[in-house]
Amino acid sequence: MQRMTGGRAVAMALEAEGVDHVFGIVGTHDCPLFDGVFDDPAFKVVTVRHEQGASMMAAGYARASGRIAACFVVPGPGLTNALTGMGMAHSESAPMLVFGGQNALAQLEREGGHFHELANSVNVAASVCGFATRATSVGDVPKIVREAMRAMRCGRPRPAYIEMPLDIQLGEADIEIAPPERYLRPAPHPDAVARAAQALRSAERPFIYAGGGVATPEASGALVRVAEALGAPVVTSVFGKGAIPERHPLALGDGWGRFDLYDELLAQADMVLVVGSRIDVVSDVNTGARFPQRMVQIDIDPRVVGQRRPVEVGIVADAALALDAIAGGLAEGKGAKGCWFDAEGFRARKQQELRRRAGPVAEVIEALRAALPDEAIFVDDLTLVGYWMPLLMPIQRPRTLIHPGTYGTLGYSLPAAIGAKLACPHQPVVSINGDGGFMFTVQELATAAALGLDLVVLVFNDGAFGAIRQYQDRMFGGRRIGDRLRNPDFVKLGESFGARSVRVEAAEIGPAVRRAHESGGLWLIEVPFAPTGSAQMVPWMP
Ligand SMILES: Cc1ncc(C[n+]2csc(CCOP(=O)(O)OP(=O)(O)O)c2C)c(N)n1
Ligand SMILES: [Mg+2]
Repeated sequence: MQRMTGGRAVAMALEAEGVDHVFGIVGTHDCPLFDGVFDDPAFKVVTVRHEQGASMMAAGYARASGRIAACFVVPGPGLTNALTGMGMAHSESAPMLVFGGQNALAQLEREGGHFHELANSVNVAASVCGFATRATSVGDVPKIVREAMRAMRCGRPRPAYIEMPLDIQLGEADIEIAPPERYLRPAPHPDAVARAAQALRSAERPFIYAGGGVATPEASGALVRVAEALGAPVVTSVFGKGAIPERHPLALGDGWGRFDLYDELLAQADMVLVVGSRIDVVSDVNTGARFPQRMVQIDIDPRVVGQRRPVEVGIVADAALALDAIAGGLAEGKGAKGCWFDAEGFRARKQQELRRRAGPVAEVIEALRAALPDEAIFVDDLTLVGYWMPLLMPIQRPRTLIHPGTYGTLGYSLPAAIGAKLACPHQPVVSINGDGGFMFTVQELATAAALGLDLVVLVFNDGAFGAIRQYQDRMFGGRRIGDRLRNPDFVKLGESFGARSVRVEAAEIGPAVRRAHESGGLWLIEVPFAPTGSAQMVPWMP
């Protein structure tokens, strides 16, 4: 037992859980939280320039590493600013632990004109969280932190929110911090595993659809073993990129449902194993409607299993544990099967077709791939090159492509890339932005400069909200409105933040990125880029 404030109890509880990064902005209503980590070598405290930067950094940090970071924000505007990044993380199943300050308990839930007042703030946060609560006693703080960690570690990983009224942050209690707990992921029931293995074995032409729940180092090995045992080709969702190395002979990449490229596979397949995916609309506009009738589905979230259609076998469990158990079941008495589908021929045809359509975008992405090693992490924004990245960029390792989730905000890339770099300092990180999206969170260049990060920030400049311009041209007969952007000089802007800044033609992007990576430091590379024809098509827009 130790006498301490609620603010210090948060720090101690986080430390016990191995959380070592805090993103946030100080204010009168969260200073006791910051004071709790003051001078504590267990924490790296990152002061951002807008709270959406904090939550997006925590999201990028989690997506790149699987680890959980904390955010400290003031109530009211601090929370509502942070919600956008929390919404992204919610849609991407990425965890983070957000602590919101709050007025004193006695002042809550009436319109008293208190500073940063926001009614129903816990419910506001809950809409983008898997766990949200308010601490109402200092002594309860460690217990609540543990509950939040358990929700994120044992269930579907999503943001958690703990609201800390000022009297709880400042109040004192005798507190005991329990030793760390080993959070166990839910394992599959052996009966379900046996039935799934039997169903999969009975299929003649099965394929696997792998989502973000499998794009982890823990699950990807088991996925490959199941695929090899079945001779099943593997299609991934956008978020499942990296679940199987794309140079593996069974990998068919993503792009499901956006092109008729996959028709050949669909026409022949008699079974699909869907794992770690809700079959989202970014990955498949038809959300699985064209999947074969027979389906085995594995997901950590019971609401996801059977959501799109009835399943033959449903397993609610951690993807890695379930796949591992199924791989064991399939291995009994059977050798690896050859693939029933001409995966190699498919890949060659797909590559040719995408290259034909994407033209200059394909060249840019090929140059980026060639410039950096497999472990490089690419972080997309909603911009032309970003949209095409999942389709055209071969990804060989889990957690090396961070593409915006279905929440789909502009301005995600730069802060998420900063978070990814902090989580994985030894991997090169590239942030991919359009001129429009970049300006949503440009101020976080100051954060990256202050941290002295090695980071390559690309800005593709077409002087427009290009994707929407193109949409208006197609859907509204060229009645363009709100599409044109009067931009700053990005090179001067980058320089003013302390980034080494250059403007290069698209054809020079490979050498420019390699040079930036090799010399280190913060780089802004502006690329004037406005392709026409089919290349400017957002692959999945109507
Ligand atoms: C917060 C938010 N506001 C608006 C949009 C709508 N939107 C989607 S793409 C886009 C254009 C992005 O422009 P830019 O970043 O320059 O990329 P480009 O399409 O020109 O390549 C807009 C405005 C959005 N996705 N998110
Ligand atoms: Mg643009």
